[in-house]
Amino acid sequence: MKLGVTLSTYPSKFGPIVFRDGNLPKNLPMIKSLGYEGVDLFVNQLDDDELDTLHRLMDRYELEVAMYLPIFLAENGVNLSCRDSAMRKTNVAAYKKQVEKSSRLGARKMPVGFLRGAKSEDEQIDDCLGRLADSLKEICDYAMPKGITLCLEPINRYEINTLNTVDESLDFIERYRIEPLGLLLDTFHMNIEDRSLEGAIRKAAKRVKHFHCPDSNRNAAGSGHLDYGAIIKALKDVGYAGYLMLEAFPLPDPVMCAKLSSEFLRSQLKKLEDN
Ligand SMILES: [Mn+2]
Repeated sequence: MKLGVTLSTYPSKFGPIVFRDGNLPKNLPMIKSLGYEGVDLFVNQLDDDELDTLHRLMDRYELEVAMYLPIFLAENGVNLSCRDSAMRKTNVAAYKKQVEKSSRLGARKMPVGFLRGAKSEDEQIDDCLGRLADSLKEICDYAMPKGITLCLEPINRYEINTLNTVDESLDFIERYRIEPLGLLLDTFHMNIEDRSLEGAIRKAAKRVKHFHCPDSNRNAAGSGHLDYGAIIKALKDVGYAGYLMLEAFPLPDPVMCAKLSSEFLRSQLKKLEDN
């Protein structure tokens, strides 16, 4: 497993981005020096020149973009389960455009987070999920040949009203047969929703394509009460070899948060190797 940390290309208000002031020339060498191998990159709308510049910067510091996260889509109301079918078509097209950009940057994973949209009070959950499944099938068909895997993230009930648990998310993928869809598991959400973090990881098994690993308080790894030994063991047992990605609040400051987490996670990985 590799270590990664969240980074944004612009000053972002989204809380759990560790390096979020948008200052890449300062942040990238720091991230590298703290022992990270990759980043989850939160972006706003980028043109081709900006993408090329970004690509060169990442290459210069030998950092990989593990996941490309166009959070501005959801912030601008893009919703993949939208009830208005013309609007949903527009939204699917907007996501596909970002798949193109992700591929240009060499990032092979993209998230399905808030832009899956919420269920309205006057409809059944299956109506909402059926529309979402249609959108995701179309986007997966487009993304797969480009080598990009979409990863559905179970998000806790206080933030969205669909697909909160790992069980619900696995059931969704199976019921609608969205074979190429992976899961992005996040310890913060799982700690609220799932009966057991290790149990959920073992059940999701090969579906786990990406992993966010803040501690229980969504701060630096090692600053809360999660049992990282058991979590990392479960990931290893299911054959996960991707990133432990630190999506955490940058407390007490971005560098300390990244430094403490990196040291802590390395020691946990080493313990597992030694056993
Ligand atoms: Mn997350």
